[in-house]
Amino acid sequence: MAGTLKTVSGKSKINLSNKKIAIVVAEWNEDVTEALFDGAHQALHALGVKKSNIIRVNVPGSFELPLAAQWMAEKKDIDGVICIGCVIQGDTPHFDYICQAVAYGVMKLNLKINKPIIFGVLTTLNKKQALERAGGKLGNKGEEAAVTVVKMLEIH
Ligand code: DLZ
Repeated sequence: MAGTLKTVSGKSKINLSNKKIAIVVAEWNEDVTEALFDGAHQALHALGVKKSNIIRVNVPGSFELPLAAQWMAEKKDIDGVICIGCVIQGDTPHFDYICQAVAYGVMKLNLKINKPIIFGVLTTLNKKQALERAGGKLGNKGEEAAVTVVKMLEIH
């Protein structure tokens, strides 16, 4: 749920005009991930990141997020990466394998690359829960991911 610390409330403490952020977007559950992308993009811009410094990359599904995030994070001029995805539980354990792999992959990447790689991946039981968190009554987790990457840049 969006709390006060996680929503955009003004410009950042640091100068973000020269910071470059990649947003990697999974195409599975596209209606949800597009809404998350919009939330992240708008929030980054509102916080002070130039639109020309927000780089979008698409991947087929959430499982592909860590590798594409690594490719982006390895670039010298990229300061942080936001991973956007939406994994919805189905009838088989596939959901668990994807969620665990992506969460672990993104976490490992943070430590390996030493740049903030944000986990903006919804893992929900159904589409309704996902839409509620992608601009619905529970806020937009893409926006929260943007605030998180900026907070991490402020710390570092
Ligand atoms: C195969 C699959 C399934 C069943 N469900 C989702 C999902 O809910 N969300 C998502 O982002 N991706 C899903 N995928 C695709 C996998 O992430 C991956 O793209 C494929 O297994 C190929 O590696």
